[in-house]
Amino acid sequence: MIQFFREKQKQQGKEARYDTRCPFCSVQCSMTLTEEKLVATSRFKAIPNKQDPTSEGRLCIKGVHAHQHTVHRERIRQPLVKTGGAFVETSWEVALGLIAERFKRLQKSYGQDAVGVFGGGSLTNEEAYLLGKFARLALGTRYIDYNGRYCMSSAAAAANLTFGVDRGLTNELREVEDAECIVLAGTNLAECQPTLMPYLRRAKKNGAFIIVLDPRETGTTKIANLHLKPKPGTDGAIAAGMFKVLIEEELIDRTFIEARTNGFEQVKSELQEIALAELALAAGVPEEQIREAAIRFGEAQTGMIFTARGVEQQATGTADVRQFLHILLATGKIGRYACGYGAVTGQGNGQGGREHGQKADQLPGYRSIESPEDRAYIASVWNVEEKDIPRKGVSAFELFQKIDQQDVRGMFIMGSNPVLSSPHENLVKRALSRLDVLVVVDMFISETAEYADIILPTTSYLEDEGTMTNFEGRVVHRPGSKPPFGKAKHDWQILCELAEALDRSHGFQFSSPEEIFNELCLASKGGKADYSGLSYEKIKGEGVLWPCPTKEHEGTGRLFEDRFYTENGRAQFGSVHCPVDSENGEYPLLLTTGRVLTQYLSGTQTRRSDALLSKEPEPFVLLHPETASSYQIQDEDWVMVRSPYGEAKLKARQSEGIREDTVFVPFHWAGSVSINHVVAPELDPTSRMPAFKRTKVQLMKIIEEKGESWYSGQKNDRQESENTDDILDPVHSGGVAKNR
Ligand SMILES: Nc1nc2c(c(=O)[nH]1)N[C@H]1C(S)=C(S)[C@@H](COP(=O)(O)OP(=O)(O)OC[C@H]3O[C@@H](n4cnc5c(=O)[nH]c(N)nc54)[C@H](O)[C@@H]3O)O[C@H]1N2
Ligand SMILES: Nc1nc2c(c(=O)[nH]1)N[C@H]1C(S)=C(S)[C@@H](COP(=O)(O)OP(=O)(O)OC[C@H]3O[C@@H](n4cnc5c(=O)[nH]c(N)nc54)[C@H](O)[C@@H]3O)O[C@H]1N2
Ligand code: SF4
Ligand SMILES: [Mo]
Repeated sequence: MIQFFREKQKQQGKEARYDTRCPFCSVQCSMTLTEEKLVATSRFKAIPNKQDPTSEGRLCIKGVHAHQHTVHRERIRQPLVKTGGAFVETSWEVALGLIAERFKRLQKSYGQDAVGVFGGGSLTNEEAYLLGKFARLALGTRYIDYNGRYCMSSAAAAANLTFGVDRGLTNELREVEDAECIVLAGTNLAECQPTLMPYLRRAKKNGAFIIVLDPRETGTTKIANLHLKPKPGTDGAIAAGMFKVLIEEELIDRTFIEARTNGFEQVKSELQEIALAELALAAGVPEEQIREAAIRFGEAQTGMIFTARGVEQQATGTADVRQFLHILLATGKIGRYACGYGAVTGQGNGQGGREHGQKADQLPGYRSIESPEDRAYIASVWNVEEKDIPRKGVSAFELFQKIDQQDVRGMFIMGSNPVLSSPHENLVKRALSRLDVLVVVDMFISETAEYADIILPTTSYLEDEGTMTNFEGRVVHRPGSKPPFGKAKHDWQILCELAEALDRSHGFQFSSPEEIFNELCLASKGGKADYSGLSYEKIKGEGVLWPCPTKEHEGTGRLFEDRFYTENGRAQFGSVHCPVDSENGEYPLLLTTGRVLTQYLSGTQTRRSDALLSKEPEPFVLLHPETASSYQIQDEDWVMVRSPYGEAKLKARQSEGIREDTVFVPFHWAGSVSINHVVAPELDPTSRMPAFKRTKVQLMKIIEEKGESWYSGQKNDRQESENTDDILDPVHSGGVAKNR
């Protein structure tokens, strides 16, 4: 004990410095974190990096406190094996041996595809690449997908169909401030990428007209010149309406359309069939607002459109995003200065994570797993036979359906918490409990890891070196200089060691992330996301925007200046899409879900930060005062939100700023407040992305037992039918609760 104290005293006052990047969103703000060691604890300070070309030396509140979860007492120090229902610490050797044995046994009995893999957009490029390779070669399974399917896949699909490639931002971020008109559709940058807001503020100062589409008021709508409040799931109708007005007002660029695009006449004739009034009605916004938005955008010399999850996480997200891309093509506002598209990337490595082979149908460098040439090239890099690479699998949510049907019996999850982040939470939990073997690699016993048979402890962003591709498509380096926590290992090391335990070490003998990066660059050569001109040396510092196909190449700031990435080099118009709304009396309200500033995704990390959790300790259901009063709901009342799939209990919060037919709930919390119990498992037909942003629901006020007189008349019935302390008060279709 005395020895321990002396050691601590010796360390006291010593300062360590870690150059790093925030582990959360796609801006990937860089910073130096200092750690001053005190007697029983450490004092941390985050200093933003002024040289960062994207964050320009800013950090948001999440970045400032990001280290808190990395030193949290609940961090896992050692591999855990579930024994008699409880997790027991074990050695790496035992844990990896056990996983290998159980996966092999499953595959022997049920075939190679009996084991699936699920990845995430927080993994570095090196780890995302290696995870794809691990699934295909070490496990030989077709079943791999990742949480990016929940995130941006509709934007990616729309961009691929239209431009032939998907890079989040098609031009450089700094051009934003010179755009004369900016459309922000379904993005809440102020809370989700806060350090980018100054770009928009500067644009506004320069005279830009900013149009925001969101069913509620947010930090972002505050900077809007025009705020349209669509009914959830109807942005496509607004964009189609804008396109119609642009044609009618002759605000289109005929020269660009003729020289650079295909399919314009077809969309134009489809648009002639639909009245603007019909589109406005479908979206629940005034026709005049659509007209004004169109004219502002059309008359501006330069302009950009951003979409994020509000538009994309819909049952028709791909078609909806395409309506916005039509506007850019028709006005020729793409491929030139201060003009372009931004699919606002979400996760820290949401961009890189979707380029290098975690997707069910994909090989590194945006190659296709079904293309003979692509397969042959990757087989040559991996030094295997082309036939040894499995074919395509299924999308993220469909993977859980496969597990539920017991087509998949073993799972390896690295970097995701799908119990909380998937739609239809009850199905996902049931599926996971049916697995023969579940392995989760995480820093914590997440809600998903609770279902695991074996949990492997991974290192945090402070410890793990690698590269990330940020919001702009800029490949940046993240040092990882803090020693690993406990016996945790890096994800890439875990994959290499597990491949060895599976007797498949060929192709997994890496001793540093840089070696993996060099192989990734080679694998991406000639692909659409071409990293082959990159090296660690080249990207340290400011980073480089892909594609970067040769050592001499400086990277690509603006895409599509001369040609698009389609086969004939032209951009492709799609079809017009106008959502039709069916009435549903039993579920009269539309639920949409999203984020708050101080929590991140499933909250595994940010709920373990006191500084962050104290700002917003629990979720809420945001509703309009008119809606609240029709249900006799007041602020802080408990409310049940219910769909045919499940229910969540939430505290009410009123806001004049939200549509009367819509309620909003953030999804970062676990248990009975988790809103994904309620979210329907509807998938976009093209991208297979879930419709997190629109579920038909009913509300019920929950009445706590508090005195007889208040509830006279119905109390007896209630006691017979309900045997709990909380009583539900169902009120239908905007009706007023009786006798209350
Ligand atoms: N603080 C914080 N920041 C984050 C994250 C986080 O969890 N917390 N997550 C990161 C990740 S992975 C992602 S993907 C991004 C997400 O970034 P965003 O997409 O900006 O975030 P969301 O809150 O999901 O949705 C954005 C807005 O869409 C609105 N919306 C809902 N339905 C509709 C609709 O039908 N149409 C329109 N036009 N708008 C709609 C919501 O009211 C919300 O304000 O954020 C990243 N940054
Ligand atoms: N209702 C609703 N649901 C949604 C959304 C929504 O808007 N509404 N948004 C969706 C979107 S856009 C996204 S991106 C998903 C994301 O949802 P998830 O995939 O669940 O994302 P995270 O909460 O970041 O989970 C990451 C897990 O991995 C761990 N982790 C973090 N870093 C690492 C690492 O480097 N290695 C390893 N091995 N583990 C790590 C964390 O501790 C955490 O447990 O949620 C989706 N779900
Ligand atoms: S959460 Fe995003 S904006 Fe905030 S510090 Fe981290 S990377 Fe930067
Ligand atoms: Mo995301």
